[in-house]
Amino acid sequence: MSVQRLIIMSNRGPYHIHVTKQGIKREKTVGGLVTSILPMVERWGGVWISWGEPEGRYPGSAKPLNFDLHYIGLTPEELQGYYLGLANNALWPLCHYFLGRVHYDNSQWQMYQQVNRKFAKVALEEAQAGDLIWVHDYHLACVPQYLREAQTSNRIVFFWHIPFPAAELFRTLPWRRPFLESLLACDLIGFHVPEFAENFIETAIEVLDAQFKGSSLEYGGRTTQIIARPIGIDYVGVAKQAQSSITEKRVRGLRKTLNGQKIILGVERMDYTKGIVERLQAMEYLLEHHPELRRSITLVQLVTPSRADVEAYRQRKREIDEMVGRINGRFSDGIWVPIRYQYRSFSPAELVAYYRAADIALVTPLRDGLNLVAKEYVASRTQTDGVLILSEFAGVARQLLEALMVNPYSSEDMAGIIVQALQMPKDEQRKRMQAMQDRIKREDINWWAEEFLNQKVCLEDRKDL
Ligand code: GDG
Repeated sequence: MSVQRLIIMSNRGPYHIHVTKQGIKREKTVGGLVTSILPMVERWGGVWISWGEPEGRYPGSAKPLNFDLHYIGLTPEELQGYYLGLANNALWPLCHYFLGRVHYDNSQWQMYQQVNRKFAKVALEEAQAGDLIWVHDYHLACVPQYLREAQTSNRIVFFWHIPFPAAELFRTLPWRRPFLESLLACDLIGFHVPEFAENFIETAIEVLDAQFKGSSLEYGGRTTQIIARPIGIDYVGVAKQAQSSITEKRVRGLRKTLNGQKIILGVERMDYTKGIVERLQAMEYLLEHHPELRRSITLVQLVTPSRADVEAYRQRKREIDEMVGRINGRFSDGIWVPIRYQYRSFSPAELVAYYRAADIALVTPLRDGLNLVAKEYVASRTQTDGVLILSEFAGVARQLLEALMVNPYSSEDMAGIIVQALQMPKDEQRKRMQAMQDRIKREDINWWAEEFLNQKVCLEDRKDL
């Protein structure tokens, strides 16, 4: 049986590498992309190409890992233009509908292309005949074009992890043509939900005059299949962790600390798209309009540091720090504190304990490609109780229909839904939770990977399936 490998390409790799006297140490990085792709590449094997230090190749056999790591070094100018500039200050806000935060700068676009060329060059060095090159996310949109220019015969798949906005918005990107042309150099492009795929198709038709036939776009003599599949989690892994005795012990500790109050949980990277400020406003509204709930609920808000070198993110953090202080100052009574806020990194085991301890999870992004936290919360509910409150603007809302949906821009709406969640009978909680668990378990990360790898365009070169 011929073994065909995956060449995964993403901005960040799955590990930070530390070279110590005792050898190389790996530390897992945080974020949705890595969480979801890691179990997949561990299973299929191959090479993961990303930006990272120290630059170089790290064979998996030496670790041991089932795949190799290849880190690309970037100069400070490249990092500034490509990552902090074009990716974080233009594409991220654009795709999340924050047009007011978008900053277009031609020199950043030049750097973006330069870095994408570096990535393509490494992929060409790594790829063997029959390997599937799988490019991830908006940082690397120009890579497919450069691979085709080098006449690669490898299949190229792209997965877009964030929302793809309406054509009307995307058309504001000054470099929309080369950007879209490159994406259409792929054999297959995947999005989480149909709405994003439809937006992409419409944009390609409007900007490039591409033709849409069946489930594919035709442009420049190429055919690119477009599919929508929401990424899955390692359901069994999360559920197992949730059932462990160490988690049990942690959950008891958390409940004890909170004196039997109902725990409402928020978990996210520090990011303005995640709706943390809006959630705090809703909490303040709730405590003001429902004084009977004071002392009986606590919002546990965990925030993981992210992109702290971007000013917009530093500013958001200051705003959140200030709001938490103000709300706690206003409502605390010496024993009870309405918001328990932690700003740091958490281990996956710690997160699962919080998920298990929480009576309610508030997943209320203003806009989100999918949102894995929602799925992790559901997978951790070993007693099948608990209530998930979900923003209607998260991709995952299209999949987890039994959650309580909310408009995160409305404090009144959020407060009302929290009250509804607090009053929901256990029977109803279980019915909803069970339905969501069944779906997430079925549509886990292996399902998702196979949905891609079993597409005809991927199978043609694969000899091992
Ligand atoms: C992008 C898209 C899409 C969080 N803090 C810590 C930590 N996490 C983990 C969570 C979860 C992941 O990071 C976050 O995933 P999300 O999906 O919620 O969000 P993004 O990072 O914005 O991900 C998103 C995703 O890509 C996948 O396509 O769903 O829409 O924006 O798994 O558990 N993990 C650890 N420590 C932390 O402190 N270990």
